[in-house]
Amino acid sequence: MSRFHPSRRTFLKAAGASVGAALLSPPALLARPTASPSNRITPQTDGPADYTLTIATKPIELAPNRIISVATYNGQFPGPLLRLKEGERITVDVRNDTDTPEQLHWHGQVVSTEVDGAAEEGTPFIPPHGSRRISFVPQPAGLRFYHTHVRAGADLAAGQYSGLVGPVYIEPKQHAGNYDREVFLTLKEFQPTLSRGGDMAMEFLSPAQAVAALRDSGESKMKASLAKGKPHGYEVGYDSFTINGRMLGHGEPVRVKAGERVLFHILNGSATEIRSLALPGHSFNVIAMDGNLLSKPVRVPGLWLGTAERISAIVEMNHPGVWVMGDLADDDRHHGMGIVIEYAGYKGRAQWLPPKPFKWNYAHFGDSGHAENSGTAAAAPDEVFDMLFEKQNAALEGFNQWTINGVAYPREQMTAAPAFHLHQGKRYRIRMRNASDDIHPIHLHRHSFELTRIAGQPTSGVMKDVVMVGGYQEVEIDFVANNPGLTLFHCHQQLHMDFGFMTLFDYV
Ligand SMILES: [Cu+2]
Repeated sequence: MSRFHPSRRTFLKAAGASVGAALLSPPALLARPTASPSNRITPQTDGPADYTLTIATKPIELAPNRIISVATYNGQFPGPLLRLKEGERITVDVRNDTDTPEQLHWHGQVVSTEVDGAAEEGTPFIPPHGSRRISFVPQPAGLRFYHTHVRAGADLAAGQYSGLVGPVYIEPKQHAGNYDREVFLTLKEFQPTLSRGGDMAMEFLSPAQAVAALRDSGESKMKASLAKGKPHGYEVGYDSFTINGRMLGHGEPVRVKAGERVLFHILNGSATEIRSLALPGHSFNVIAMDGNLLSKPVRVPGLWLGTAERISAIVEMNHPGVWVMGDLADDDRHHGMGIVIEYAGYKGRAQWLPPKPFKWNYAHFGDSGHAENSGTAAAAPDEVFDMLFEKQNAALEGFNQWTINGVAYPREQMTAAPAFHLHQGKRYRIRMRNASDDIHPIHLHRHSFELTRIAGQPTSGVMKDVVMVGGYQEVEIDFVANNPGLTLFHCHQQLHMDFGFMTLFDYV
């Protein structure tokens, strides 16, 4: 989890009054249509775009005494909520007012490589001080998001360490669930620093069982590296933790009424961290994971979200008071990871109480998690791809190098030779074996996948685009090759993807 180092905490106090004044006007919730720029690269239609997203470095106020300068979309964090309609084509102008090329990735959407926003797939860069117009049909419905997709390497101001994250909600043709209103929460840390080692929380995943062969392999490699005098590879920790860009206690509370049913759309916008969330005295009725509806809602006492995962959950407001909805990790919550939930008629200091301990098992959300469906298996695949994930400790100037089947994605080039080949219309299973002690939030671009086995437990019916693979564990996912073009597969942990943990599929 977070590796917090008080001694390295530095507050970037941006220059005084003018900055503060600029922050007084609240950012617009919705991006407004604006005139198209004159220097666009790929004009597809004339006239104004439906949305304009401008990438620029701006001050953002995490708390009254903590103003930082980061790359943002439209000068705000998170970027504007884009409410799109399933199946209705939109055009978006993306302007880049920074000095470095950018990529804007439409995470979780089934789009073309021209639009997807990954240079590895051949999406053109948005040039520095230039812009690019794209056009696509939003799909599938549900909670998606957009974020930068450039590699940061050792530069902790670049990539997703910045403020370049924003939510997307694609309105379904029919609304699901019985709720009174929606609240969007984007979880994100700021002010990253490099550290050595640190243990990641693992005990929340269920089943907990590790594969002995993976553990033996990973541990013996690590021992050999340390014996040669190498330190542990770098990790990243943070000084500031926020929900919707505000540290706990410094944003507007979520104001609710007793009896209300609030649908929370929660996005883990972190570059590297796994997050948890609980609300004292309340439970979450999860209706969708990564935007995709479950066959039935599933009630849980709290949530866990790997990097880039999303959860849509209804909370029945039936426990009046003023509460902290926050991360289970005390240290992270104390440094901002939470938001106040305030019932009408209640005042005072927000209270936190930890929930009863609980485990996070993806299979609980699947069809076989329901008694009447027990034993429901996913469809059989046409082909199985085996992938072994390995870490080479501190192999790259102190950074860990990551490999898939022994191959690290080349750092010096964008498009590498595709390692896996797809035939359109076929169903594929990826059997992922993690020979490291880290949890990896694994992401497949431009396709959704079905969870089929979690650490030995079969499951079906949960469609996602990111899944956490536990340390020394195995996870299997299936997907249908239904969107031709180069398709990037990677760990969504920025420090892992930047140092080798990526591979490409192509259609043949
Ligand atoms: Cu990873």
